[in-house]
Amino acid sequence: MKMYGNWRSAAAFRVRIALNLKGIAYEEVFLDLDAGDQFKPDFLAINPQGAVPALFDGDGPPLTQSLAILDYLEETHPGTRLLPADPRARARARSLAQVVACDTHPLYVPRVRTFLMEHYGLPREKMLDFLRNAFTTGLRVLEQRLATESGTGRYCQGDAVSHADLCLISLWVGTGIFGIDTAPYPTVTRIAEDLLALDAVARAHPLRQPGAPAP
Ligand SMILES: N[C@@H](CCC(=O)N[C@@H](CS)C(=O)NCC(=O)O)C(=O)O
Repeated sequence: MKMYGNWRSAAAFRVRIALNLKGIAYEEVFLDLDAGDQFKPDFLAINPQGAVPALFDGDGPPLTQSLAILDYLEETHPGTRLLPADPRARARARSLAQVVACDTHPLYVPRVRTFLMEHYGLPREKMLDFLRNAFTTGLRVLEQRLATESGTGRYCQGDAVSHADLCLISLWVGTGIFGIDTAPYPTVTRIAEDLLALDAVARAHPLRQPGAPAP
């Protein structure tokens, strides 16, 4: 498979982890989102939204939207399950995943940050305040649910890694990048630390991708 991504992209990170866990070979083409590679005609022909990831599987058309890609990989490579078999558990895993991918991450993607600064003249510090509010709101919801709901186990849903964990860790790594205090989220922290110890997650980590700043 061939994926268009970016070292820092949370959405591409989720997909890289799934590819690694399922043992699918892939190459990644890294776009420079700060330089606007995502809005160049060649890439807009692949994804008119101007966003990564975009995944090619063979000769088929590009797959876009990380959650849709995760579902596609689940359906085409069911060997290593990343969604529980039980419908209620599956719905909960998806619900937790969507807290991150649908209701948190979209608030701080580059196009939103740029719009806030360029269109409304928001100073960078206020934009970062907006971004940190999005992060902490998402983390607070995850913490409350993971700490109180009976479905939580070693990972977000029971003791097996699911789409919920891929999304959780994709949010979590941003806390380091954007300087967000993680102390108020002990359950999220526990699960994130377990996830980071997995080779499939470690290899997919943003800071291990080409283009990432040196540690
Ligand atoms: N909901 C989409 C989000 C895709 C997205 O916004 N990706 C970001 C990087 S994480 C991007 O390419 N942003 C480009 C921009 O905002 O200009 C998904 O989960 O795939």
